[in-house]
Amino acid sequence: MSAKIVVGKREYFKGIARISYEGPTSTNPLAYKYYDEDRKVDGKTLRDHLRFAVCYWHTFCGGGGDPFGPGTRHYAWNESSDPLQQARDKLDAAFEFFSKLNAPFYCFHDRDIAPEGRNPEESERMLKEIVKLAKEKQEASGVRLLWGTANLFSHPRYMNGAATNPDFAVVAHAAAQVKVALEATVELGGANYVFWGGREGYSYLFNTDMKREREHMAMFLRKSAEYGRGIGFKGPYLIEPKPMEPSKHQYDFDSATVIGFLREFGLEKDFKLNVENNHATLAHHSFAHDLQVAADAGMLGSIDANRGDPQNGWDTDQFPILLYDCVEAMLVVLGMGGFTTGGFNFDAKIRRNSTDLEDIFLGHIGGMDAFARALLIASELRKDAVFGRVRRERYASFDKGEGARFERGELGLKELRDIAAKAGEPRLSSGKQELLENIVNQYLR
Ligand code: XUL
Ligand code: CO
Repeated sequence: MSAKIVVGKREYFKGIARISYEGPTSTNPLAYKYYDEDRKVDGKTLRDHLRFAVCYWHTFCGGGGDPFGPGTRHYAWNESSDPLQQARDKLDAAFEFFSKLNAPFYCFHDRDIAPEGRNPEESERMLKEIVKLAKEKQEASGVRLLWGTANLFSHPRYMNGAATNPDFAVVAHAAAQVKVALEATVELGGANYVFWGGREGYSYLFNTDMKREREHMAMFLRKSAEYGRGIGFKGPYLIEPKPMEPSKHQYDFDSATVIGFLREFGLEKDFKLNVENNHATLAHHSFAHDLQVAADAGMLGSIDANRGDPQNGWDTDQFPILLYDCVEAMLVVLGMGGFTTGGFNFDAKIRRNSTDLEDIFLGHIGGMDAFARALLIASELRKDAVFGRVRRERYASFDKGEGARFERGELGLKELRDIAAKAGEPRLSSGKQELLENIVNQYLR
């Protein structure tokens, strides 16, 4: 079902109506060219395949500030000098935006939707008030919460980490924050709960007890998971890997590192991964690689959709518009049978010099169209006889005979040696990379 447009006391996006599907030949910048939400692909609507979410932090809190200068965008919902009123206004603007964009989901950090108070009680009280209002907005619009999370990295107290902070007092403070963020997520029916270890890492080894910090992180996650289950949270907890920035060495480096960590501490049943494109590329992986690592472990929970810049070595969080990358991602998502609780959250921001109010719409329209188009292409590609066959046939020698016995663990090194001696030098077999690359390009239309 499409979202129902909800406008608060003041209309923030005047002149912008519901963004609708107009097809690939439309010249209307405020229309979808590919995201036809009710169209079915492989038995499911585009809406249900993609489960798009808008993030609160970049879209409504970010004004374009960077380390060299302040924000460039003045948003009317940030005008009030009373922080709580500002939060209410921002909520109005956010739901007007979600519903006009017709995005089915959104995501937030506790500190995006409500201000930090002078103490945990005050923060909690303000968050609860906004959660109550958000629930009303969700019911009125039909927009749902893909995931909630806690910001455990902005406040100065977290300069040495949150769960991994060497000071127990900070760890307890972080726990207090997660407790309330979990309650908010449950109250709002969030489908997942995310942990991004913003400052869980270190910059200098010789003032850091890495072993102890990682153990603290595991304990913190275990206690958080237990608390969430106790208050009725049924969805998966998701860890979002990132290799660096802000810390030099982040403990959640990439998908493989996080999977190893979860298994080391016995957390793999409750936790999955939220894989972000720009984080994967900072780890010198392709997006598709990190997605496949998570999917192969049965742990690909959700995706933060964005892109980095091939020349810049930091997290530029641009909107994902590179069709090729999106197609590769969709091949992995379709290959694992699609999302269950997850979706595509646009952890993306417009550029500092994009200063028109409509620009946040344009960024999201571009990202949604890119993934919708990629979904259609990936679905076709998966049906291409040659594209599917090449990978299968490369492993055909394990499908029967001695190869199958090897896979079953029936052959030791002695038997393998005898098989090699009898068979002689193996025939070289082409990987057919160029063939597959050319087929992919043929479908990019
Ligand atoms: C930061 C980042 C976060 C997480 C949520 O790089 O990706 O916004 O997605 O905390
Ligand atoms: Co992210």
